Amino acid sequence: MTVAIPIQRLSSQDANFKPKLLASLSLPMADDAAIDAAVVNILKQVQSEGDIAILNFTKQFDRLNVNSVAELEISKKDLEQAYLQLSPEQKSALDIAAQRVRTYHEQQRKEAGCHSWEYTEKDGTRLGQKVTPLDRVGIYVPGGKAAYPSSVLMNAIPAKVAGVQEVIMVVPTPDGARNSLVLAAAWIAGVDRVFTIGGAQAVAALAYGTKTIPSVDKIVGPGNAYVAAAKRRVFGTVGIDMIAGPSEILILCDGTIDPDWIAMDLFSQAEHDELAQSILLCPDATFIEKVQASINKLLPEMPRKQVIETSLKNRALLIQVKDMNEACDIANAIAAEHLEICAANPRQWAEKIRHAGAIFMGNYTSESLGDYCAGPNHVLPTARTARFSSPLGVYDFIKRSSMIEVSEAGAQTLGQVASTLAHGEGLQAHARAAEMRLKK
Ligand code: HSO
Ligand code: ZN
Repeated sequence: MTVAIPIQRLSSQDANFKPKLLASLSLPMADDAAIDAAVVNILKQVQSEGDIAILNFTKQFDRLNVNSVAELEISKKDLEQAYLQLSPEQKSALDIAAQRVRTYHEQQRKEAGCHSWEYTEKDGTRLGQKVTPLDRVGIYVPGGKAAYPSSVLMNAIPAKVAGVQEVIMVVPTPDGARNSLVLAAAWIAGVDRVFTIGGAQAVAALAYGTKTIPSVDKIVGPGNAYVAAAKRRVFGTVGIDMIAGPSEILILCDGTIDPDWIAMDLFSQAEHDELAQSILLCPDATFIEKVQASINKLLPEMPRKQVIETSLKNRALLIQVKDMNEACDIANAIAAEHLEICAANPRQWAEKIRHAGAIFMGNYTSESLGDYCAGPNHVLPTARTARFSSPLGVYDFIKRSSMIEVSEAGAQTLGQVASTLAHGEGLQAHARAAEMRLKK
């Protein structure tokens, strides 16, 4: 059975192509004033009542009725049990994925930006930067339909590789339903403590701390609109990673691949969310028709066809371009979360790409391999933010302190400079502090 799935078509030759494209990329503005108001109230209550508020909200939202927050903690033994009870295939797949993600992030830690450094000037003054891992990090893991064990690995492993001492995970378990794959992933990733709480109340607990739940220094991980609003609100009290939007895939294709593969790669992100966005850029009009035919043919057999179809109808684009060079320019303007280059010589085109969260090169590199087990992080900048931000990484779990040690000789030259500038700013104590160290 085939069905016709109407997908928006564009051509780079269309009048007003660029504004049309940009309009198709933007998401409808969510009116979240009501959500924000509810979140402010939840944050306030957790801040003032601590554990009691956590118990009340967990009863109200997750229908979990317990007497103490301690009862909402999952012991390490239970995490291990969840892991041991997996099927051998699942255990091995999770192990391999975790190991590959660890190896990739260990390599990342070795690279510049994750290390302390120092240099010495001629007069003996030493200047540098000291890198320190964060002490404690919170990971939010959604419950329900977007509970991804792979995301537990992607958030927790870089934190551990960075040297974070304590990783605290929160995951809502509505009606007490625990996701054993999520718990097993927490075990493999080395998560230190897990609390079965969720929503804005969990973000508040991590940000402010309660008697039972320790406060953290940074909160990472995806969540629903309430979690996103709470993360925005607690930013400043703690660090946050990013506010991630719906998943996106952009495929740049020269037509030298099985169109079924392209159709399935487009589905792979469309199946995440009705608002996910899948885009194909291709110079070959006949190939675009083949992809459309593959979509029509393959969709009916997909268990998540409802989500995929809505996402494709809402937001997918099949774009005909002049050539692969133009495709690269358009890809840069889109700055997609995931960019697949399915072409005979992918590196030739990858060189021209400046803006993308992750670049998947060659016909064998399905984006889904990156989602699970290639090694790089799958937490990536969405909604064109790849123009200015990067994948989640070890560098998100470290911070830098400037190091300054001025020698006696250095204090003579720097003292004069500082004194002059300080007087210019009308700050006499600053000037005198420098001048007192000048030799008479
Ligand atoms: N593609 C998603 C990550 C994910 N995929 C998790 C499968 N599971 C966001 O980049
Ligand atoms: Zn995915």
